[in-house]
Amino acid sequence: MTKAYIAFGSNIGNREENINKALEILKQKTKIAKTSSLYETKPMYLENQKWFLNGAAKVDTELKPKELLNFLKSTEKKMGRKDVGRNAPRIIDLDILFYGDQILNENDLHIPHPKIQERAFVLVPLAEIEPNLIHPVYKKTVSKLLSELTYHKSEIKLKKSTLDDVHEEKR
Ligand code: PH2
Ligand code: MG
Ligand code: MG
Repeated sequence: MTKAYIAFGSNIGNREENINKALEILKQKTKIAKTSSLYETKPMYLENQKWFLNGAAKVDTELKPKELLNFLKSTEKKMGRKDVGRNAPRIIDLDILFYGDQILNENDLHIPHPKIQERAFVLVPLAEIEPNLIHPVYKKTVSKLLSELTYHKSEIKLKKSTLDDVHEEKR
């Protein structure tokens, strides 16, 4: 079993419903150990689109990195995501942030996700569930990376507190 961290986001349709549906599908092949709260976040890069709902989850999985990537991509597709280009609005986006402490750089798969350190919409939910997790490239904790990031607090608003009661496997 490997611990992996997944970021999710949605800014089309019923965003919360989309995220819950995606997490339900993820449970078919991973064990969801922890989920963050959901945050309303201002779109980065391509700003002229609706605000996102973002969050993060910690999962235990037997899938290898590439298998996990394919599973996330097929889940996005199953939910009706259309490929309309980088940073465009999406029903659901599922990104691998970390896979154990592995560092992988292949054409279509970069682990850790190369933009974690510049994205408050990733670091805020991640710091909520695993503040002491060490980034294997920067050798800094998630909370340290967040403290070093400059962003406007008004661009990340807590929308709904933890989804754990809905998705975390009962022990
Ligand atoms: N995802 C992007 C680009 N910009 N901005 C926010 N706030 N949330 C996202 O999930 C997001 C984004 C590319 O995946
Ligand atoms: Mg993304
Ligand atoms: Mg993606």
